[in-house]
Amino acid sequence: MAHNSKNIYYLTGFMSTGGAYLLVPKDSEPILWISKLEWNRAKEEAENCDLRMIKQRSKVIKTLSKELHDSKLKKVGFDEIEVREYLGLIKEWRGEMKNGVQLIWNLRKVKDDEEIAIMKEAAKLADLGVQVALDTAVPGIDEFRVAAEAEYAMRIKQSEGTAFETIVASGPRSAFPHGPPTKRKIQKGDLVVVDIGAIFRNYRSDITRTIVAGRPSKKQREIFDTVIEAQEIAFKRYKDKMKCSLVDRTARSLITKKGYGKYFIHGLGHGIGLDIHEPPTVSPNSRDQLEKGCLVSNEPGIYIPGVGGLRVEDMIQVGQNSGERITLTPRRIRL
Ligand SMILES: [Mn+2]
Repeated sequence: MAHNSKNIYYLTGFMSTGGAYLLVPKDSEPILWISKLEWNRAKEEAENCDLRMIKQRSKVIKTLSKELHDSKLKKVGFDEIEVREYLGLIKEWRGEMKNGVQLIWNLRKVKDDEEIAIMKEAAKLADLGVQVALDTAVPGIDEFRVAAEAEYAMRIKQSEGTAFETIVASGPRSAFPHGPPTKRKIQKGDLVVVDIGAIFRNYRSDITRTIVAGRPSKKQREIFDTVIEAQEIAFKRYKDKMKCSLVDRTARSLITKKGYGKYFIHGLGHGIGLDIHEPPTVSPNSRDQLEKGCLVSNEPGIYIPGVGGLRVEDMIQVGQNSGERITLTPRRIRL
């Protein structure tokens, strides 16, 4: 049983705004429960399933329990469900509820050709957004303005929204890996980190670039070169059957060797798809493995509190023997 709207979309082609349930029995047609509000759209968009209307939200657990009971299901895997629903189902249905989330992640983790093509379009929108942001980010302009111009540019090119809250972090704020925009005005010599993504046909994109507003200092350039070098050597490992922890270690040991190890405070990358952060996870303790068709970020960063920070991020399509970068904005801009 799926309740997460992205999982339901993946399985049926219908993106609910929330509150839908999809039962996928082993040997009969899937059943999709949706609200009255979404009925007509689901009729047009949902594929290969039997549609049922949720007439009364307060009775939904009773309805689901009855279906599970009538179809004689004894054991069902769930992707996610609220505690209230869980307790209700236990009481009404009395079957065995299992954690089934891994089943669907195993499917979503590897993208097919159609998904890759869609994600390349999403990546193009992110490329546009980041380029507009960096053109806007000059001394005297505030961070809100930078985010607004970038988001507007993506939106009028048919982005369905931003993939996550746009990050624009300038000067000392660039040391926050996730610094939302503020009214701070960019000053000459500031590092400016822009991390942005778009949504195209429900799939998300993610790119980060860092520039200096003015002439980079020797130190800024040294940190930038370290991050780029780490990204480059890790990139060589974005291939089938590679252990994610090893990919992370490749970038991390280079950064550590240059003396910045303690300032690289997050994992190297994450899967991207219908969600902005999804499996596989590329981090020191990850037990995931890359597979051909995974779409994963490669984003080393160095953040020195009180001084500033710097990150460069690309989306990589994992291939058999090598990866392909699908975000195409040049990495060396004013640095
Ligand atoms: Mn990212």
